[in-house]
Amino acid sequence: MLNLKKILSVLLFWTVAAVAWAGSAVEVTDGWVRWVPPVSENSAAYFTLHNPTDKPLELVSASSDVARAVELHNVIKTGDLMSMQKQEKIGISAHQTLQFQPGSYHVMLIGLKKPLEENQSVSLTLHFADGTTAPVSLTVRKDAGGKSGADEHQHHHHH
Ligand SMILES: [Cu+2]
Repeated sequence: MLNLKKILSVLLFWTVAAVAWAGSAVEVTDGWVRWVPPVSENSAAYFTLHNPTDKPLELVSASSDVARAVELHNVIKTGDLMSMQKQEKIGISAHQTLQFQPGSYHVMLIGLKKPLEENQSVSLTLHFADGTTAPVSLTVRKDAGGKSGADEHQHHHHH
C-alpha cells in the first residue's frame, strides 16, 4: 500500500511538472475585457504582455470559452479611417513589453455566448509559436478611456 501511494505521488508530481513546463514565461498584467451592452455580439480583451526572456516570443492565437471565435487584432489607421485587421501572429522581442489597448493590439472576442456582466471574470488562454500557453484571467469593465479609441469597436464590428 505504501508503495502504491509513493508511486501515485510520484506520478502526480510529474503530471504537475509537465503542465508547468508547458506554461509560457510571458508575464500578463492589467487584463480586462470591455463591457458591452447585451445587444453587442463582440468585445475585446486588453492586457500588458511582457517577455522577460532573452528570446523573442510569437503570440499566434488566443482562446476563450466566452466567445465562439477569438482573434488577434490590431487597429490600423489609414488617413482618417481606423480599421481592425486580423493578425496571424504578434511578435514580442526579448525583454519587450507590449500593450494590448483600445486603438491598438487587442484580442477580439467574436460572438459572445452570453452577455458580459461588469466585474465578471473571463479566462483567456494565449498560445505561442513555441507551443507554450499562458492562462490569463481578465475582469469585465467599462472602458475608462474617453479618447478616440473609446468607440472604435462600434464602427467595425461587421466581421
Ligand atoms: Cu478587433
